[in-house]
Amino acid sequence: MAKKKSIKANNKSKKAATRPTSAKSVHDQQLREHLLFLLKGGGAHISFDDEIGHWTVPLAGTKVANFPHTAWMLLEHMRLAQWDILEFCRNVKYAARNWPDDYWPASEAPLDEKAWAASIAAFKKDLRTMQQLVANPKVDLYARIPWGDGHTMLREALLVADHNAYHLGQLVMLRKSIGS
Ligand code: NI
Repeated sequence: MAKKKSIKANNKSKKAATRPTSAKSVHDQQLREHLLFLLKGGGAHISFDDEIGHWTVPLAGTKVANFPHTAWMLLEHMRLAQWDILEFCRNVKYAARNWPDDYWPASEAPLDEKAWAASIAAFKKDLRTMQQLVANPKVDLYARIPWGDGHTMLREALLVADHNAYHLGQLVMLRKSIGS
């Protein structure tokens, strides 16, 4: 163990010696900008705001053949998963949740207009918080999250963007299958 640690430390000091601090901070800034671009929608597909704007509350509870989820289920799943990842990043007292119960809603349709709007607002608020974490130069993207298992902020930010994009694509397909 001690040997491993000293090798790591040597590598670190070598890197620091060959790369000027300014170039390092430019690269750090570039990485943060790329991550923010990805979290905001990335330019490769429709944005969350544009897609969710196509949905109405009655449609949000609609199912199509051979697809298990409604738009409400997908939205709530995106919100719950994103919130869980955010909590993992920022909460020292993070406690793992139960899959799948804590990651999917109990109902197939939103209770009312208020519930639908609240879910969208919460999702957007948490996404903004994730963006603020990524944008903060004091947050080391490569540092291991102490209560994780090799997780870093970089990995979690990529996970949020990946998971959101995956289910956003499902929302698009579901909407087209409904014919809306
Ligand atoms: Ni998922």
